Amino acid sequence: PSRRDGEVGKAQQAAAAGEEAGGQPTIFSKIIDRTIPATILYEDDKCLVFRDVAPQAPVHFLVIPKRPIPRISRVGPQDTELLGHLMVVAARTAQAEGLADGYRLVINDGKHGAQSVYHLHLHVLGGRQMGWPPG
Ligand code: D5M
Repeated sequence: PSRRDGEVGKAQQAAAAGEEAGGQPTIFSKIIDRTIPATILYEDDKCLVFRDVAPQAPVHFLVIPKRPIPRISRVGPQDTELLGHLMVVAARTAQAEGLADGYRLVINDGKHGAQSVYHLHLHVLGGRQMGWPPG
């Protein structure tokens, strides 16, 4: 690619990363850096797991990458391993939380997905019977 292509690519990436949050860190960045408190269930170098502040089920926690990817529709091939890791951590934490009868994983994307925090997160909901289709 030419130099100009590279610059366009970078500009597009920057626009994607900041488009919903105005380039500002979200509340989840503040949970990662411990500026605001959360009930943390698991942490490693790539991800953080904490209880949702507004639980929609008896057990409701979030799995987030430490790298602030804004939304699932913005991921690329370079994120494959990280996304797999988030799902494995979600499953392991669900087991640790006692969700032996099953649970639901949810990723909300953008306006139609009712995403409210533009830092990628997996919801894990369990401890009650879920319905289908979701609302
Ligand atoms: O979901 C965003 C989720 O993030 C929503 O279920 C509430 C949760 N949330 C928001 N602020 C906090 C804090 N401070 N701690 C824990 N959980 C929080 P979405 O998929 O974007 O609609």
